[in-house]
Amino acid sequence: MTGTARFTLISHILCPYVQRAVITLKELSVPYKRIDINLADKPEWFLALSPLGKVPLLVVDDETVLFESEVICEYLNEVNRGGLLAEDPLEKAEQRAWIEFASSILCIIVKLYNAEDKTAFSQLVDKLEQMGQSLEDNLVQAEYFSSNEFSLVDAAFAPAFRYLPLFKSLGKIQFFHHLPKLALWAQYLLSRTSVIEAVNEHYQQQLMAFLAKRESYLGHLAATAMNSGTVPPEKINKDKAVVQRT
Ligand SMILES: N[C@@H](CCC(=O)N[C@@H](CS)C(=O)NCC(=O)O)C(=O)O
Repeated sequence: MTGTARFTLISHILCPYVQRAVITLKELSVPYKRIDINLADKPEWFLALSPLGKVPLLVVDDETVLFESEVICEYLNEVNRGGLLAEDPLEKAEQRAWIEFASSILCIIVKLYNAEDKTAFSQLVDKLEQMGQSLEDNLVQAEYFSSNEFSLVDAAFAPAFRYLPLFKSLGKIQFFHHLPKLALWAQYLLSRTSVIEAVNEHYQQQLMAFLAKRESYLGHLAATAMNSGTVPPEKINKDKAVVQRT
């Protein structure tokens, strides 16, 4: 691995865990080099570097390989004195707990990709709604998770919220519509520059194409929408959240 940047992020164009690291790098204004790989055909050099065969990896000084998105985000925050986590041990522990919660949401989203039929899909949507209610009960009325300051908790959840407009249009699901604090928080996150820029401009089309190839309920909805043109990629691409302040 060569290059002038101190940090090289080994990535995949759609991976939500990669997005956490990119959001953190952008929030901290840290220069980095990004290498996207094909996870369906992992390069040998990647398999040699990645203990779990997963992205993201952060290669530091062309030498040390970090894996696991949250470890990467915390390291970047610490080494850049970013202030994206609380100093107080108890507050920091709470933040880490909610970051784990965000990871559980991402696991359910992966299951949603693969749910075989509408019943299995709806059960997972119900589970997400329950988790949304827990979040709502713990959110303060602020722009971000626990205050008006963006933190690593926000970086952990933002990639999950990015799925919602597409799932909503495909499955006609009104995620979290009865959870006002959560809905507003998601809008703030999806409007944040670091979050918008954590994926490329073709992300929505690429996600649609990725879903449409799956033998699953959501895959079927995506393929149907693509074939019928009822969800034109251009429309989804421009579907950015607008935050309305009250
Ligand atoms: N816990 C890991 C999860 C990373 C992960 O699941 N990455 C997926 C892509 S989104 C991956 O690399 N999958 C490849 C595989 O499992 O073979 C993290 O937070 O970094």
